[in-house]
Amino acid sequence: MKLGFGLYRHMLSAPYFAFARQLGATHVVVHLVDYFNKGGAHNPPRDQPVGELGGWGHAGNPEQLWAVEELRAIKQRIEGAGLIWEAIENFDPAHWHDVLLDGPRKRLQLDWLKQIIRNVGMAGIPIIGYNFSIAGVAGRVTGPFARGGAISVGMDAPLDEPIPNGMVWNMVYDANAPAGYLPETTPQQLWSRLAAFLNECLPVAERAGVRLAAHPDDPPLPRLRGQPRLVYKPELYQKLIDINHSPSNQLECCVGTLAEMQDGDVYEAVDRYSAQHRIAYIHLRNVRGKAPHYKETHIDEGDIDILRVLRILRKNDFDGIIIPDHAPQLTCDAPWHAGMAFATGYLSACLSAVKAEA
Ligand SMILES: [Mn+2]
Repeated sequence: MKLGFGLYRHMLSAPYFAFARQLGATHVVVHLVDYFNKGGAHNPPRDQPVGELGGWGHAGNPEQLWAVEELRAIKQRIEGAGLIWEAIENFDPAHWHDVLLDGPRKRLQLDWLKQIIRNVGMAGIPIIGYNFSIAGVAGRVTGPFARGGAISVGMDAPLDEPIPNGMVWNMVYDANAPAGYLPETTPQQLWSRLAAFLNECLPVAERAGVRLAAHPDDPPLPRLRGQPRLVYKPELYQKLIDINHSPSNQLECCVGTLAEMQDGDVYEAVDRYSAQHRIAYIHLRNVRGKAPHYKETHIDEGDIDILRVLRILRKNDFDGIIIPDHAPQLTCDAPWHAGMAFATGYLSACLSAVKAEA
């Protein structure tokens, strides 16, 4: 097990690379989608993206696929800072909105995704995390929910407001879309869209040496903004794996999201999927409560026994990276940095303790 650190697009610079390395991370996960693009005051880049009903911000340039040269240049800078680029987290809605929505550009966009996967493989990055979701990470609020009134995110009610046309995965991909809302989708339709994506892309990923790692639905609810969701119970991860048993069909196992699920047991879930060696990497944070009523907490409070999770992973010989996906902000001049440093330091200590027991 290795300690990693996630960086948003606007953090791909020497000070952030140094920060990650100084915390003890050996690997990084990079978000190439700029969630904060035109997000304005609704989604300031000083924290994890939250946003309001209008979403986080605007998707990227659909005509500009992530190119090998661009990826290699970023990789060189990461390696120059003494880090290893382990994963890219999330596809850009600009590149796959019609794969999610079964729209007219689906065929073209599946080809784009395959090209991106090949490019990522050629650049030597082993994992792409993704979240196959129409509403995406929406409906969360910010407040002084963590110990000592530290600002964190949470949810306190379901969110039923429909999604406007031109928006998917909580980002705007077409600012000029006609008025109105996305049509209804059934869970069966959404599962068959996921299957089409996996069956098309996994053979390409396998040849490219890339693993596709699925994040569960965060927040984990059967529906959000009037649209169905896929992985909102731990056992639905098994349904995703059983669509296609390619070794590239993997999970981005978000322990906080698993703990927010109404059904199931977070420890059983971590055990089940790590025992199958289906976990590409781990998001590890703490939470209190269950969706739609939960709050993100500091890593050493909340419902999850972090050491117990790490012991299960060690028992099953999990050899991937663990990152704190989000953390509450600490009251000081650098709230995000301090919060992430506290979470990462705590994880580092827990990892050392669990390794010493072996
Ligand atoms: Mn996560």
